[in-house]
Amino acid sequence: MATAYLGLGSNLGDRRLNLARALELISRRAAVEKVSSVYETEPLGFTEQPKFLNAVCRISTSLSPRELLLMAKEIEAALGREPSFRNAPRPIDVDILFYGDEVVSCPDLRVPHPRLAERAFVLVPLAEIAPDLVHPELGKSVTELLSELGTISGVYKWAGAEEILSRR
Ligand code: PH2
Ligand code: MG
Ligand code: MG
Repeated sequence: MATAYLGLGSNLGDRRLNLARALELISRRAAVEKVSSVYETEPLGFTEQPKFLNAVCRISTSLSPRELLLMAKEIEAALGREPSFRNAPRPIDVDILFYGDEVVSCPDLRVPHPRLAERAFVLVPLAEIAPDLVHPELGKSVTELLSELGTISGVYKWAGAEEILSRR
């Protein structure tokens, strides 16, 4: 069994419900052990789009990184995500953030997620559930990575984890 962390993001449709449905679908395939609070976040990258709801979760899984990637793509498709340009608005995005301390470097799959250290919308919720988790390539904890970002802006606590764990 491996411990992995997934990032969830939604900025189209009923964002809360999209996160809740994604978690429900994840829990059919892996044991969801911990879920962060839900944060409303300003879009990074392509900024002319609606605000996101973001959260992260910890799972215990027998799926390989590649099988997890397939699961993520299936869940995204099931929740109505259509192929579009990079960083386009989406009903749901499911990203593999960490998979144990494994490093995967393939054209279509990189673990840890290659941009997580720049992203407060990932590090803030991650610091809530895994502050001491060490990035296997950077050798720094989530707390350290977050403090290196400096002043955090555009990430606001929106609801507790129970908002996406219940009321589906
Ligand atoms: N995801 C992106 C690009 N930009 N910005 C926020 N706030 N939240 C996201 O989940 C997000 C983003 C690409 O996946
Ligand atoms: Mg993403
Ligand atoms: Mg993605």
